Amino acid sequence: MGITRRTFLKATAITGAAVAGIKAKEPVLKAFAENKNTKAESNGKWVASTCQGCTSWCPVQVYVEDNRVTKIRGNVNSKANHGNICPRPHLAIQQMYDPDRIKVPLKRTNPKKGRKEDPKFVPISWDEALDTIADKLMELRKNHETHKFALLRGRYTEATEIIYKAFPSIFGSPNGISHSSICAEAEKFGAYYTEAMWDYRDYDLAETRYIILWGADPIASNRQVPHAINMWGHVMDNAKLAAIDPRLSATAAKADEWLPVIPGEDGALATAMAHVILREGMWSREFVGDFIDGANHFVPGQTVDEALFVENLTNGVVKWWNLELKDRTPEWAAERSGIPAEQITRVAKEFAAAAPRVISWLSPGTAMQIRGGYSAMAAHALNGLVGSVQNVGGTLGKTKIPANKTPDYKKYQDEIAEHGYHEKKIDRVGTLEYPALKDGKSGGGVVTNAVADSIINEDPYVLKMAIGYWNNWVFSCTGADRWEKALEKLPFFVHITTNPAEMTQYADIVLPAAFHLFERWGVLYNKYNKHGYLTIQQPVVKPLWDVKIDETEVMWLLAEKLAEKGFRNLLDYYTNEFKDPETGKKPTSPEEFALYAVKFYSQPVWDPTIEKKGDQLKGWNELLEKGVWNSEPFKYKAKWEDFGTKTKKFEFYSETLKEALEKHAEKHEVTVDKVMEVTKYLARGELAFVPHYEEPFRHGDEKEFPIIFSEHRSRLNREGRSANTTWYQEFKDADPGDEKWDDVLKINPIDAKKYGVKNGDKVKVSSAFGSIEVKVKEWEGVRPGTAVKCYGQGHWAYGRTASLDYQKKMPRGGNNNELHPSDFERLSASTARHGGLTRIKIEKI
Ligand SMILES: Nc1nc2c(c(=O)[nH]1)N[C@H]1C(S)=C(S)[C@@H](COP(=O)(O)OP(=O)(O)OC[C@H]3O[C@@H](n4cnc5c(=O)[nH]c(N)nc54)[C@H](O)[C@@H]3O)O[C@H]1N2
Ligand SMILES: Nc1nc2c(c(=O)[nH]1)N[C@H]1C(S)=C(S)[C@@H](COP(=O)(O)OP(=O)(O)OC[C@H]3O[C@@H](n4cnc5c(=O)[nH]c(N)nc54)[C@H](O)[C@@H]3O)O[C@H]1N2
Ligand code: SF4
Ligand SMILES: [Mo]
Repeated sequence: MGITRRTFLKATAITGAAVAGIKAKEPVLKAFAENKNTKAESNGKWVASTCQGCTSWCPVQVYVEDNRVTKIRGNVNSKANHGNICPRPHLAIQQMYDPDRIKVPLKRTNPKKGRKEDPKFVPISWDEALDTIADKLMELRKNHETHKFALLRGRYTEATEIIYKAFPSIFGSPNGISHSSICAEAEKFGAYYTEAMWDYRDYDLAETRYIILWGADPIASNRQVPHAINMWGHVMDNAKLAAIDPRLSATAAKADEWLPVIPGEDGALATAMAHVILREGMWSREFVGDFIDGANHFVPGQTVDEALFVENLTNGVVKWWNLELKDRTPEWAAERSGIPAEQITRVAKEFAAAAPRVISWLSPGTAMQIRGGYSAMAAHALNGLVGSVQNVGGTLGKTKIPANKTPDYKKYQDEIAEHGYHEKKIDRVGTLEYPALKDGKSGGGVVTNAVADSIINEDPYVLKMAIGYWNNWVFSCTGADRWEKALEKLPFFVHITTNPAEMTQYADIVLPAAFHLFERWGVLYNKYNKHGYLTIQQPVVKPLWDVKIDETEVMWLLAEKLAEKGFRNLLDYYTNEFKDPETGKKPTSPEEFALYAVKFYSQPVWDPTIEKKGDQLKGWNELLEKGVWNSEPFKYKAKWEDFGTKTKKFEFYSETLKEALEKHAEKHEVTVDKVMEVTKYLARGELAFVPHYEEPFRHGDEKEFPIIFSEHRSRLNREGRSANTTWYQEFKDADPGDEKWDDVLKINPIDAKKYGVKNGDKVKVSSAFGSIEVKVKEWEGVRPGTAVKCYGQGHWAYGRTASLDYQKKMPRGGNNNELHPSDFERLSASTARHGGLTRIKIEKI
């Protein structure tokens, strides 16, 4: 177990006392009992903060009574969620008061690391913990091997660069490794190599008339859940919905059409839909242009003379037809995708007929696949064909958030730092096999999940030390066992975490983090419902435990320690560059640093002397009180003049991708075809520059592993972090087909019969890479031949509720990442989790 029994008992004794000290207000209880909607008398108040249970980053208000959080709601001042939230922030209250939280800094006393090993953690002071960490860092500096340090970042706030960029750079390491590529980079790839947006889109739900959901389940997950939940009634009244998803998701259950695609065959559907739209002459004349003679020359099977078409705001529609689309008939797609040709045709035609008020909504389901980069482009390119890009009722873009940028830190690098900083990155980003073409640059992204292999193989060098924060890669990365091996090997690991998670079990020092929503300062930027916004986090209650803010307070204290030991550049940077914008005062303590950093980043929105387009606030106090700054609404067609791509147009034939691939190939002195081969793509020649179909890549021999494994998120998952709450477990059946307090593999009853299993049977599920034990659920929300399972259960650490037995490290259910191999959509360096990359077999036990 992560914490020795004595420490644990000591810690729970403190919890008991703290909780007992807080008395519930009688009038509140009375009002609840009588179910009255009247305001109970209380001295409580609503305080603004921000939820980060997922990437929606919603402005919220928290009800606080006697230093106790009792309720949470959407921030009524926010134009993005207009006071709404999803179900998950309620779980956050249980997360904060989770008795299994890390309460004080801990030190490992068992040098042996492994899943079977008890780390024998003992409590230590913050001073001792940071002193130990600083000593290790100074040793690396002394030996001129600062690059052998890595900062591993999971979830974060906008103040992240303080710890994730400035710290490694000033210290002397290139290794700021974020979790971005295990998240959704391949989705951004689709939008970037068509309309130069390395970002998620916003959607004009109020005005839309048709939505195609590519593996998106917006009322349960994705990136604007409160807004989607609030608007969905209106959307269903005014628009038609087609859900393309191997499983009957919450949204698919309410849709007009469900297309249960065979996992990984999205590219077939998207290209066939584009084929239909062109064949039927239903493209947008305003956006795409037209044939000179006004006739439609897009005849199936025939190439078209480019000179016949005058293109308007797009690039390469005829090239796209000639290279790819002309043969992509619905009949061809039906054979691959398992979706009838009539349904493909109907959806494409109705979508185009409703244009431009339509949305082709791309999500990781279609993108985070081994060959998903081009499916992502194809699905997003449908918006280009019908002119719904940045248009009324369509897919929208960014609105400017006027925030301050992180002050320059390069000038604080000394010679040792500069030397280390220019060493190779440990994730091997930008090497031939990992192009990671973020923002058009070879090596522009990050290869999160390759770091485990780098550590194990000591390639490109031996990593000696890492600090991880707000991440849990032993659980959240595919091929999870590699992370176990890597962390067994890593000589010194520090984890800054709220819970004793899987990754924590390998730590030498554990630092208790302030819980993001209620206990810390933070600042976030995001957009939805046509508004960009800046929202803050503030400590709405005084923490019960000896916790500190990962990005700021911990870093300040570490910088002080490093200064004590003779290296003061980091402390100088923090002190000189993060002054209180109101008073000009330099920070002198961790608390001041945390507050000034948030004031610094957010200054442009609250400082009335700075011009901006959006809410006008009188000062910092007003931002504190309101919690959120809203931009003016997004302007339609804002980028139609210049999308920022190489041709300035919306690119079907992506000159932007062509350039990126050619530069990457040149760097490695190979051809683009070779890059395609190394990155597991089948396309050769010009096909590599247009959205096209790629046969899905699957691991595991079909004979031994006959079933395609597909997975999805939970409505209640706060990324990987809510499984230790009882409400998560009690309401787990909110996920279609799932069971409370359990974890099931959902298979079609036809398959159940075929494999001789029935509802409730315990089975061993195996891939070529690992196995887990879960129960069978017969469910018609999945086609025969495919099995689906929710991601989120299967924690063997994290706490007493998440695990079946935390002492014995027995998981509740199984972690999908023990079935999935580690493989990538390499052009974006994304870790593949969708597209049915893994085949499985089931055996009754
Ligand atoms: N199979 C499969 N794998 C997936 C996914 C999937 O859908 N399926 N989803 C992927 C995606 S999209 C993402 S973004 C990643 C996320 O993966 P990670 O970045 O690893 O994040 P989490 O799994 O949420 O783990 C965060 C950890 O931080 C700690 N923690 C929790 N709250 C706080 C806090 O407030 N502060 C600090 N400092 N620490 C805290 C806890 O130890 C927790 O386990 O997982 C990816 N992995
Ligand atoms: N409830 C909830 N919402 C969240 C989060 C959370 O943890 N919980 N996390 C947030 C984060 S970090 C992220 S990155 C986003 C992720 O955004 P989402 O859109 O939620 O992404 P995924 O969960 O990866 O998408 C999974 C969907 O794709 C389907 N799918 C699987 N394989 C295929 C396939 O081959 N083709 C098609 N068409 N569909 C397929 C699955 O059945 C599932 O419905 O969600 C955010 N929102
Ligand atoms: S869990 Fe996500 S969608 Fe729900 S309130 Fe929090 S940030 Fe918003
Ligand atoms: Mo994510």
